[in-house]
Amino acid sequence: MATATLAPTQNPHLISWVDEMAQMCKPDRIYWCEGSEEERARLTAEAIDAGVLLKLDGKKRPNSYYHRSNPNDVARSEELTFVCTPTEEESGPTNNWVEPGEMYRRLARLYDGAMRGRTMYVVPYIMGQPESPFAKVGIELTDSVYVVLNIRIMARMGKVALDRLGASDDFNRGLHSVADCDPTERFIVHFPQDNTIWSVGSGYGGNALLNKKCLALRISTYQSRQEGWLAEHMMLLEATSPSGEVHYLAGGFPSACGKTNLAMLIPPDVFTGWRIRTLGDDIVWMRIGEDGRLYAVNPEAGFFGVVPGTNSHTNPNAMRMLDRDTIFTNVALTQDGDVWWEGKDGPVPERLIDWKGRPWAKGSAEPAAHPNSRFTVPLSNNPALAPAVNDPRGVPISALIFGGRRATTIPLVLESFNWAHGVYLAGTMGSETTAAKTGAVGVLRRDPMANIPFVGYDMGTYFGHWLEMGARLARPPRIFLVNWFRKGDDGKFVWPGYGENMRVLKWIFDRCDGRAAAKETPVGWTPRTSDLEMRGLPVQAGAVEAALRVDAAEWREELRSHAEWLDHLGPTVPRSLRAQLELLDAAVETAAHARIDP
Ligand code: SAT
Ligand code: MN
Repeated sequence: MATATLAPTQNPHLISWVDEMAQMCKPDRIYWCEGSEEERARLTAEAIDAGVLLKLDGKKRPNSYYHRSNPNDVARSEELTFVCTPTEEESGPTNNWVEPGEMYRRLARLYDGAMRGRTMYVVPYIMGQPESPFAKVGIELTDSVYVVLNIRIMARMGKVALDRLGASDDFNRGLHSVADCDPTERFIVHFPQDNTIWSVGSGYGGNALLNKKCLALRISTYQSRQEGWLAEHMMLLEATSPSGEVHYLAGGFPSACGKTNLAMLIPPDVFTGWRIRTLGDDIVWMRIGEDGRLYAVNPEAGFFGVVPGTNSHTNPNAMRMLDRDTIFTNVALTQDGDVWWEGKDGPVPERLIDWKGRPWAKGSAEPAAHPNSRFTVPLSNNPALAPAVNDPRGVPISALIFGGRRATTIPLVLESFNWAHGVYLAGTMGSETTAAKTGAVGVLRRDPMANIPFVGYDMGTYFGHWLEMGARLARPPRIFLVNWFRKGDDGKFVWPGYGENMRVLKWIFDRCDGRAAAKETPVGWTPRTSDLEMRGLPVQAGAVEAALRVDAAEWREELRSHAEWLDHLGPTVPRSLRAQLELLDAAVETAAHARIDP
């Protein structure tokens, strides 16, 4: 029998489930987390003793720690991620599926005794504000103290969650064991009907912090369809104009495509009086308000962001928030007890310890920090956090934007003709893959709403849900596609990105207010260069024209690929989206035959 701290709850459903899981995993100890600062300090000290964390220099980076993951475990493993609904059709063609009973049996064999000699931490947490109607309670059982310390930053953790739960049975049951960290015995499995997640064999990010992608997206997408709301892979920002008008904008981008940088954007000088403040950088939950608008919250309490490339040009706010209270994972260590990564400000150090713990010398062919190395830091560290982040009702959304990495075809910004057309553009969005998931980098894949790894049910049905949400909205947000990553013939990015993206956001807000002009193309509305703020832009107007171009030949190819994609998704794709394809196809053909620049 495991020794256990006294359960700080009498919830019979919770106590009996913890008991059942402990009988299977056989930990030596069970520890109930209460979430205090004293507990954080104590568990951190234990993690340091165990070699799981290393304390960084207290003067250079107060209260900050360093962790190296197993080199075989550095990114989400989508090929090992399953959505086990009772039928395969419910899970759909974009998820891995095994019959739930069979999967529970398979995993039970891996969990059997997996926590022997270890502590099972019981981690109660809330996604969302404790008083918010959006909030959800989850309990993660884990044998990783690193996971506990990360969840304490990423969610409201401990007693607060047990208080909210009370005697209810309505909580997500998450079971996590790093076990032997063996990639051949690694599974991240969702049972949406049971509100249950079982993850084994990984200690990394979205595979192991079950509150994040597993609950707040995969399980929540499933629940949100039944309950009439949306769970999305989006950043969330507030923009205030010089005259004090406020817009909220949510943006879906695949992992490692700049959501964090966009959410923390600092406008260029010409935008005097404008202010961007952050609400979130990864997950957004949205519900329809009584006024018929779409209201959004960030259910997380921290940022788990990509480190490489972060510097005082790309993201000054992030640089400031990483000054303290941060857990760094898989970056490089300097000789004086600080961290380093590719793209950091200043000269490259002569010598480092790389993310695998090996000596590294300047000029080495291999990166010192892993391309998917991460920071974990509380929201409150962000110097430009929007106060509305604490509003339990959420914020009303003016515009939704979607964007991937596309070297060709997709213009810098494209406004949809209407909601259904916007759902089509988002649903057929493509992006070149990044290091945030295991597998090849730079391969174009379709990533609807940037949510393909995270929709816990059939994709065509998800599109139908989006269409129904639009029909229920009295004042739907406008939907835009953006592409910061278009390249010229020389292979270089044509648009400077980062802070300059403010120029695109400003046009978007002006469109929402009926103030900006646009040009109609066969595939949507784009600005002309004269519709954008061009003063002070560090590139020529010709480059902006290239970034904005809608090319009929490129779009012919694109639409052909969309048709294959919709066929792949199968018969649940709503008829109205297929009709959108027909319309676009006809419009692009006309433009191509007219042989004029559309
Ligand atoms: O590993 S996470 O899923 O948390 C980060 C990401 O890939 O977006
Ligand atoms: Mn993400």
